[in-house]
Amino acid sequence: MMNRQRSRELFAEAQRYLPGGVNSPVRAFKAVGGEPLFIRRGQGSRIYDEDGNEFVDYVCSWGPLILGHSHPQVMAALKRALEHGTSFGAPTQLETTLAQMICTAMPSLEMVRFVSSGTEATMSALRLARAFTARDKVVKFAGGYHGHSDGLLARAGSGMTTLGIPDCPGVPTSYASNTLVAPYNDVEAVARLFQDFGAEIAAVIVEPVAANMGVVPPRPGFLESLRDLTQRSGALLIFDEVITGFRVAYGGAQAHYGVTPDLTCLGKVIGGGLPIGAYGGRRDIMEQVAPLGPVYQAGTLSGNPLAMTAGIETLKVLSQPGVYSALDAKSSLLQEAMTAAAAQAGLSVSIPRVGSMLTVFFTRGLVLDYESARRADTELYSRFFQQMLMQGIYWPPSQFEAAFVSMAHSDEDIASTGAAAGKAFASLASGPR
Ligand code: HOZ
Repeated sequence: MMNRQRSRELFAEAQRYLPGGVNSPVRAFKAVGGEPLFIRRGQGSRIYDEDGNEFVDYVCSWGPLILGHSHPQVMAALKRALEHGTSFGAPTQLETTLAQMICTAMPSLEMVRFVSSGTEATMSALRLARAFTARDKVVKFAGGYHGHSDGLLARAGSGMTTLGIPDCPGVPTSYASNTLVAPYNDVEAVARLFQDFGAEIAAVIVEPVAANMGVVPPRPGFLESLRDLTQRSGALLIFDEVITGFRVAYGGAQAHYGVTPDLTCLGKVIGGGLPIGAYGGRRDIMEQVAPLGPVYQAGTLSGNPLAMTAGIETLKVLSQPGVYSALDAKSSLLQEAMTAAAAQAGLSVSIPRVGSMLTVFFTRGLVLDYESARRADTELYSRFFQQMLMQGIYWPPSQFEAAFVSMAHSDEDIASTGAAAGKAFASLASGPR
């Protein structure tokens, strides 16, 4: 039996000072039961909690750690950068270097603005889209999550779905009324919105691979149709690539699917584990951002030198040949092992995967959108999560988040995770259904 005493004590203490004992809701394990583990350190594919337990980590800080924990090249560069100070609130060469790397990897970005989180990136991109088009309405998708800014919490995935919060109190009705929501993967629904509101729609914002209702890939033609509909009505297409950017391919989902958005939001991987966000796109649009243009947006820690450094080193490693095919091969092995193990246990499971992100849904049907994702058996998922944790596998503590495979996951990690999933599935199959 795993000793979790120290984590328990720390959680009790944390709850006195932090709402729910955490600084982001999904960390509290509310959806899967039990109490969160307090993590002391991470190395490679592993994290270690305050009781000294070791776990193979598939959360990877919710996506940024595509190279694994404490990657030597990233850590060495950070140590060097630290010697020079932590923040200047003035330009550094590092910002241009990372911007150049991003714009080269994703040619749809001719200019980029760094911020400190994905939430800031999406809310700033929307402000820019509204200013550029002189229109107010925005189309998003049910189960899509674009951070927690007011207008984007309508039918949002991620923590909102995990905690079963349908609408967030505190969001003015007037904000939400400018957000139009369509089912993911439903081109006809989007076309109808354009028929009814076309002249008022500033932008469509979409996760090109939905990853906050679990991983739900776009159906063939979906992204292309969004491109077409927006182009015809003078609206902008915004890809929220906070999760998929530099994750599903070096050039992101836009390279993977060959669809070019007007604006792109980034975060996570581009900061190599430090707080970061970015938005960028066509030069004529980005030139509207202050100080060049009138669209105001600012941040004390934007372009922070430590975040830039971790991002630059991470992208340097990722740009080497073979990285994404290796990630894909490992992730595919994991998907296959888990699918086979579920079948052997007689469980109906669907495991959608794009590159190194995947989700285990306990469901008979295909998962194509928010409704089908929510039909999955979350009770079984919770038990699966607990079974995996007991075997030393740290799987996402929510049905509606992606699991991430990193470069640090070894073949042995993948094999032992497949075997652990086999035991978990067998135990679920023999328990109450
Ligand atoms: N919603 C984030 C991305 N899916 C997970 C991180 C968090 O909410 O703390």
